Amino acid sequence: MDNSKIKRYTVTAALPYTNGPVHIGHLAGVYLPADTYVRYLRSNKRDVKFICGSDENGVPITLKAKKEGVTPQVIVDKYHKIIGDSFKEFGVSFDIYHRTSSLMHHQTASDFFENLYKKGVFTEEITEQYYDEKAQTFLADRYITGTCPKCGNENAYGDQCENCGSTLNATDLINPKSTLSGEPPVRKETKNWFLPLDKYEDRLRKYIDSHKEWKPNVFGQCQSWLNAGLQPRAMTRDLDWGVKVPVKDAEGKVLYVWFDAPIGYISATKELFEYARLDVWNPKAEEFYINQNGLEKESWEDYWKDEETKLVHFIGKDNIVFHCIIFPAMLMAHGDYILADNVPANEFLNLEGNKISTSKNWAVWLNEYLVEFKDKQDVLRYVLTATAPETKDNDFTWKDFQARNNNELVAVLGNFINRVVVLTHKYFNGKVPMCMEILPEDQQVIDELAAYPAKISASIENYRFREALGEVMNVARLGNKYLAETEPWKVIKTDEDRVRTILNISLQIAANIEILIEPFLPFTADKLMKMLNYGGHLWEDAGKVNLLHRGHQLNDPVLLFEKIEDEEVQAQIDKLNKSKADNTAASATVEPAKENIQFDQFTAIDIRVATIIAAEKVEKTKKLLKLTLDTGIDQRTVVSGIAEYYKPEDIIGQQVSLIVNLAPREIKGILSQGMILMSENAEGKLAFVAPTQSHNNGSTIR
Ligand code: B3M
Ligand code: ZN
Repeated sequence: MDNSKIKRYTVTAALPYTNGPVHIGHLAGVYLPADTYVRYLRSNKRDVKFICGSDENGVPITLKAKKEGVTPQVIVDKYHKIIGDSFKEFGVSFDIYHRTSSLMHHQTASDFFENLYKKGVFTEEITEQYYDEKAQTFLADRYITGTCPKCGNENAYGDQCENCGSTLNATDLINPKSTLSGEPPVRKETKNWFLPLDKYEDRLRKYIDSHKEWKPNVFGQCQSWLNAGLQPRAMTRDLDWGVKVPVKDAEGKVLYVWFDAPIGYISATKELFEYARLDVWNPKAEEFYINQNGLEKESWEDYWKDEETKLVHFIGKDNIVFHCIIFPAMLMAHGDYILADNVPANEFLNLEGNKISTSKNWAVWLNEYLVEFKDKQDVLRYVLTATAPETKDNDFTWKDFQARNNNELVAVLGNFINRVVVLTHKYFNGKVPMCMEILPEDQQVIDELAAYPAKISASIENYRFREALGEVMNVARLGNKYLAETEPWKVIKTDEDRVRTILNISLQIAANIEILIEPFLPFTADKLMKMLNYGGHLWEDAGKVNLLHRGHQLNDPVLLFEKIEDEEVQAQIDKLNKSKADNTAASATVEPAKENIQFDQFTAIDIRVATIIAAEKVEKTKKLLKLTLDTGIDQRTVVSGIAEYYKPEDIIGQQVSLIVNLAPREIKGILSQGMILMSENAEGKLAFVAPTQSHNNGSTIR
């Protein structure tokens, strides 16, 4: 979009699912580039709204709730707060961090659906979906597991096999099972509303083709979707958590989470302006992390329906199709909305050579970082931008984190600022000295400095944040080089006026750095602003050397960065290694299957249901219990090594599986007649194996 035509910006960042905290991968891939872009625009006095919120609908939430044995609402409340606070503390400067469980969102999404419904956009289709008869509910793909037809992994999900990475349909799975009841699901007919994406193919192609400037990874993915041909896609789901489908005969159905989530950007913008209309204090201000600045002027519609608004979506690469194909098709179907001007999706960030994984706890969680590296938000912001996965997947390592802090932030940026401010205090009582005669070497530095802002702007406006940050650091390098070459600490002995000029120019460089670094490292910029006693942050001032006037009083120097020691990063590496060890312990100790036996070998073992009727510890042993069992055939004594896991008084009445025809053995002087079957997990924990409902003692197990 031609810059001169842009009146305002709507910048969105993907709505994180509230099923866990956010980690460095999220920050590096989405929220830092978005925040940098927005801060840059604000510094350029552009009218911009930065929109985000929690994605609180859909199966990821209900699954997490089920796992923790609580309601979905408990989950979304918990993580909305954790995630919202993390963003705030990292300085991610949303104008609103909304929620898709809010009334505003439910209304907006529902109205949007109804609008399309009334226009006859959707097709109604009856399809067969898996249904859990015991739980009496249709099963979303993630609620079905089974054997992957491609690789044989027995724990593949209905939409994907995490072992071989294939995308699957639930109906592809061999021996499918419901994760709710463990039963095989049945197929049952259900009606849903489909968006005929195929009908929008031509318009979508035109739209994508008109954006050849998009990042190659994004443009390429869109082309391959279009080339494969688009299919109608269900926009409703049989689920009981989410935005209700606002039409008749839609009981038990909600909007597909990928239908309502992008509308979340719109509802958040509406909420922001709705809030502005109210003069009274609104309790939602806190819950939605609302920034009230600049709300008086326009309405939410200007940010979504005006051709002079530039809409940019920051997302991760797994969300490309939803933002570049499905959401635009929805907006086209509606007709009133503008389409995104750019979708600068990033690739993934890995951690210490492995894919970040929530379930394996292979991640650096933002909420934990904030505690373990107090007041070091900018260090992480710096490292994650300097290594951002802009064009390919990239790796975060703690050693690199330490090296970049120590060798770049401390040694280059911090060092330059510190030297300038300290020397000014030392020689001129902290007052900006006058610039005297400008020598050619000074002029060269001044000219070089003047060229940076445009370079950095170009990089930021083309979403190349790594490159832009690298250039800002080059400004600090320029300053260091200037000091090293002019050596004011030596010259002061002979020529004070020369030192005035050198420090004046160096201070102007420092003030420039304050402006240029702010979009990337806002906390550092603030510290620098205080130190220089300078209210900067305006991009139009960057490149100039008259920012700090002669006689202007600086504040005392403070260190911008401090060295990170080996022990600190080692502690982080140890923490990760522990996750790894826990995971290998959990998976590697699965014993390989034993050799095959014949059926009659199996039937030779007589296993029966029995009930424990008395239990006591075997004296002078730690592990053994002496149990009396009712086997239905007789009462007998069995010695069992379960004392570490069960107290005698807790297991009276417990049904167990007992091998009744095992030859009796004497254990610690007691004749043990049989053996109780126990399941043993990777950590060596024991648990009884018993019928899931009470059976008569003596019932056979086979
Ligand atoms: N919550 C998916 C994700 O976290 C999703 C993004 C929604 S953006 C509208 O990957
Ligand atoms: Zn597989």
